Amino acid sequence: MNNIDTLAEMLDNATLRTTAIAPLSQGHELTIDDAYRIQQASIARRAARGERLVGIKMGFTSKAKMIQMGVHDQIWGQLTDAMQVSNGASISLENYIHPRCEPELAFRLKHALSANATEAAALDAIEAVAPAIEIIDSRYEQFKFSLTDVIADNASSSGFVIGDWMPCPADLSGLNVTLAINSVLRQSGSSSAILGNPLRSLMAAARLAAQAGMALQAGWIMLAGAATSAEELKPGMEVDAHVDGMGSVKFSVSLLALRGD
Ligand code: OOG
Ligand code: MG
Repeated sequence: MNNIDTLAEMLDNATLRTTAIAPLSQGHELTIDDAYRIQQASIARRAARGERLVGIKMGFTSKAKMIQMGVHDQIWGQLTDAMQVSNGASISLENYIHPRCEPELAFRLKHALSANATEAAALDAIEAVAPAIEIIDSRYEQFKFSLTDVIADNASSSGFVIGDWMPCPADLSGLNVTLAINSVLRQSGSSSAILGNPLRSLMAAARLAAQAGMALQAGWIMLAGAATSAEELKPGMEVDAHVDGMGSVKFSVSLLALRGD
């Protein structure tokens, strides 16, 4: 096994054992390329367990997220079918380390998108949009990491919930995005916080994926990145995200989560 595979295995084991590990950057000097190779190797491990790639996500596309996590470069990660949580479902914290949730916009692609797609081509590639919630769960202690750490950790991808798909509005900017927990508003932002327009996040995703030798595929889901900071999940929470004109998406956290309950 080479170093890349060993580090991917450490992250994968942290996921499977729901036990955080020290950031890889504490003991290893990783380039951004190394970090994406570790991410790729960790996805290969998931694929070997039967998980299927269903899309990709962008990270740090809004200032709120960059400030909250102290990382200022856009990154991308990969989504598998096993990460999807049905709209309205309940999750158990036993399956996570220290999960957080954040409101997002999701795109579904009707055809592939190449690296240098124009804004018009990106819009044309969108089959449908939906409000979404991402459940992020860093495999690192204290949810603290460097840029290369978080890339290797598949951009903290852990779960995602997608609301009802609808046709894409002509203008995706200026839409209010909110996150409520137990009916109390906790985060509020605008779709314009995502690179000025979430469409730009889709274009960036196509560019970054191409650098890794991948192209965004027809049928794939794409998460544009959170417009606001993330919120920690606790037992008994009912989480609801809303995007203007797109409606709501929700999930809840089971009360029966912690040791022996
Ligand atoms: C990394 C993932 C960032 C987003 O929407 O900006 C992200 C993290 O915050 O742990 O998903
Ligand atoms: Mg996110």
